Amino acid sequence: MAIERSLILIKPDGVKRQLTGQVISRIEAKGYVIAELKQVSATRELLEAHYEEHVGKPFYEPLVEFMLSGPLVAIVAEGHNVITGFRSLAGTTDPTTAAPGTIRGDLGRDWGLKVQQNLVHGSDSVESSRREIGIWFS
Ligand code: RTP
Ligand code: MG
Repeated sequence: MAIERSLILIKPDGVKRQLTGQVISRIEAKGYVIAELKQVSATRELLEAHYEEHVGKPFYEPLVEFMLSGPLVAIVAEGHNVITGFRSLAGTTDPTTAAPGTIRGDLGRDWGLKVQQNLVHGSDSVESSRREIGIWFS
């Protein structure tokens, strides 16, 4: 079975709350390899490419604004089944109900804002990981 790569983002809420180290520790503790890592300030163009599947949804504009609100950390993690494995580690999208033990479940909550601030992003398929790694690490 081929080694996968996943594009992981520590979103601006995670960086602001100084949770970068904890998120990286969880990725490493699970056994995945950090192949690339950088702190970046996203541009609108970059986010429009990254979130093209969500254009037109009610949370799209607040999501882009949120992702522009501060620096984020972009990571490429490697390992067998890392795409599914990291999404399992991250927990479900809504941090209020994400399972304890997951990144979103342990460290996230509802802040009463327009968009779910849920600390991390992880690619959801081999195809999207290729596309997203090309966007963030071209
Ligand atoms: P991600 O793409 O960030 O890994 O998260 P995901 O697959 O679990 O969620 P997705 O449906 O792809 O949505 C992308 C991001 O948009 C924000 N969102 N807010 N109703 C809302 O307030 C809402 N729905 C989605 C979240 O930040 C979500 O991670
Ligand atoms: Mg998604």
